[in-house]
Amino acid sequence: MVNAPTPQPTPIINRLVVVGLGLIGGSFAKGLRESGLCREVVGVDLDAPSRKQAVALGVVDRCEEDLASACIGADVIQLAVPILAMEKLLAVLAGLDLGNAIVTDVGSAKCNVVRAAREVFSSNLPRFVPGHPIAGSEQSGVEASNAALFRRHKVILTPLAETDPAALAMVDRLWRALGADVEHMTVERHDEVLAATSHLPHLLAFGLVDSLAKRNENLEIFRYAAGGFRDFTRIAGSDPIMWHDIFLANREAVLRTLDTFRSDLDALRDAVDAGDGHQLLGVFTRARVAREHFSKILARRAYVDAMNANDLIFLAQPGGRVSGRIRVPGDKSISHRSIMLGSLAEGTTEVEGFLEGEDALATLQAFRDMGVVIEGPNHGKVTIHGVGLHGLKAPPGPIYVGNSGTSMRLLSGLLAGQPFDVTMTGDASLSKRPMGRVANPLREMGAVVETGADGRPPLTIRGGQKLKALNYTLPMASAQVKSCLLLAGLYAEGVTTVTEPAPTRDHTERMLRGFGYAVESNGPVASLQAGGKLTATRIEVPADISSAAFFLVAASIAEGSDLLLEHVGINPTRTGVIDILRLMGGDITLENQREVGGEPVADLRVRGAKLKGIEIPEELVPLAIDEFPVLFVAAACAEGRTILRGAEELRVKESDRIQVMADGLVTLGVKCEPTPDGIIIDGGPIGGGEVHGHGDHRIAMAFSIASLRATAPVRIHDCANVATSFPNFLALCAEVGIRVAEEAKS
Ligand code: SPQ
Repeated sequence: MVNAPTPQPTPIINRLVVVGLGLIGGSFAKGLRESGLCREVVGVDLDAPSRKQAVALGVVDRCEEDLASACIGADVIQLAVPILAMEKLLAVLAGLDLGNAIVTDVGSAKCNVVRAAREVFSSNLPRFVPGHPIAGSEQSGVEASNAALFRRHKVILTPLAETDPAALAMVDRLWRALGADVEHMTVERHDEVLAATSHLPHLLAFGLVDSLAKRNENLEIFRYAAGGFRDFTRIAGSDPIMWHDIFLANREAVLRTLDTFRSDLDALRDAVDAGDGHQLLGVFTRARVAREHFSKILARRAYVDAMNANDLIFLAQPGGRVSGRIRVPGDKSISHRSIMLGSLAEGTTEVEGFLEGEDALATLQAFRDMGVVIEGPNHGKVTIHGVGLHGLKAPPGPIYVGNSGTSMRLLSGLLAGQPFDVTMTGDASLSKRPMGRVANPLREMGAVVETGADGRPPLTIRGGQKLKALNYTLPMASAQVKSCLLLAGLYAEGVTTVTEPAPTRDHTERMLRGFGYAVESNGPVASLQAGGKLTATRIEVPADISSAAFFLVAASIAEGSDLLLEHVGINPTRTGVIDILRLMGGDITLENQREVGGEPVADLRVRGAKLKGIEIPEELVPLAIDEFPVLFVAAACAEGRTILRGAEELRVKESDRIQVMADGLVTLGVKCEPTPDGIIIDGGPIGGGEVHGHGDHRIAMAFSIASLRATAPVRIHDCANVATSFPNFLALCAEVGIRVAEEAKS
């Protein structure tokens, strides 16, 4: 058999000219020559040995000393000379007949290059596309040319108002052909960003090493320099000439960022001088988290690039039974509230059992952004140095709360009473969820709340408003809306009263009381009055019944199972899942019932049982609202028909949980029919297949559990958000006998 030759791409330009064949220019030329996108790659370099070597190493097809002859017939001219040489080069180029050639560059500061180009090019400016690849290596010269240098590195293009879109698209295309991750931004923004993230650190590294070196003639102190010094000053080994050029070229932006840094440094100096440990701890904890945050962002990007898709797939093997003794992570709702109320309290609140999932961490980060010093989380322990009801500070920018509806809705109430403006944004799923339900009653209280189209995020809350208390009857059973209004009520004149159509989780009311704040509860009515204060306390977060629910169903549907779930919160506003499973014939017992920090807790023992279909009582719906995805799996395994009504709220969670569960169950061969406010499921055999998590943690976990009764593997797409509420879900599954794992690792 003869192998078919690999198809060569069709060239998209005739002649590429690269001026300056150092590491960057040489790598650009070599990469594009190998890509087959240019019919000819011509180099220009003043150094004769470099010219010779460039041809010998296959970096270019030919190399010229003279710019004018090289540029004849060029389609694209890449300027890869040192930044301070750029001005002169542009002036020479402007004197040549460049025809329709596109001119682009790789200079690491852009304002000065653009200024020079404007002076010389005037009529040819539309064909100029300024650029900057953020890549490099310790090596230099044409011999270091590496066709893969830009792969998975950022390249920033800074088009001008007059830049021809076709020219921009061409330069963009060439960089992408080299595997670069191309972004576009304004010239000014580029210089600001680079001054802060690259130029300032280099200045500090050079400056620190020089300052220490000057202090001690024989450099004695460097003998004691440990890892920290070495890490911090590694970049002081960079090329002094190149950096001298960069600082002169990006003078204005560097001075601005340096001045800001100087005042931050002065504040740190003052804190050390005054022995202000609180201030120091605040800066250090915020910095540490910020660093972890950006490392994660960078790591994720590399991971996504490597996998070539943003899809975390769970592969669940069919069958099995469940046994053992486990403790699922801390309650998500209580974890959120512990950070919020701990931050608003006076004194230091210690939290144990905090859920280290992305949603609760988003709330934690929001309060750090608003100036609260929070230590941890460290194995579920968090220490919050409360600032009091009026001690929050304006965050430096928009607050990003990821996938978390609880963060956005509860925070909106609390922020309505602050003296500063805040914008909150979220991920794609959260950006589709309705926020009018909190924005409208807050407006009635006098808050100024701006939403995106159709009342969706982002939310901007204008500070400094005088809030007045509200007597509000909720149009839907929602603990988030109730909590939002009670939190706003802390800042409103008068008594804020909320009446709910059906009982919903009451963690906010309980925890406020735990912090010494009076909240009246009378059946469906909860009310509070502004003017009190919160006093720091200790909080022990019980295990989350919403996470335990996956294992309650798992052990119920897998014959021969026997599982103990330790220390689960059994607040009566959350136990609908236990009631529903028991009505279906589930075998669940509550052992060792006790109260911890105002919340009832028990160990739940669950054994395999023959489930039967039921009509789910509507009054249980709000008490099991987050558990329905996995309850649908229980229904699919039950004998007979299960009918759910009155659950339209499920359609506005992280996904439309009625529709996406119905779609997945049908794929697995289950007979079911979604209705506007619920679903009808006929129990029967479950097959294998490919289903989708739709970025919704509870959907991904529910289908993982379904595999216990499946006859073939279940492949679940889009599972990354399991980390929002249950980061160790897969590990606990493995511990009790559920065979589900990330596909790549399974
Ligand atoms: O925080 P988020 O994304 O809204 O989380 C969910 C979940 O499934 O984890 C809802 F999708 O839980 C909500 C819950 O549904 C958490 C919550 C709370 O902590 O107050 C209340 C419920 O929402 P709602 O809209 O019924 O008030």
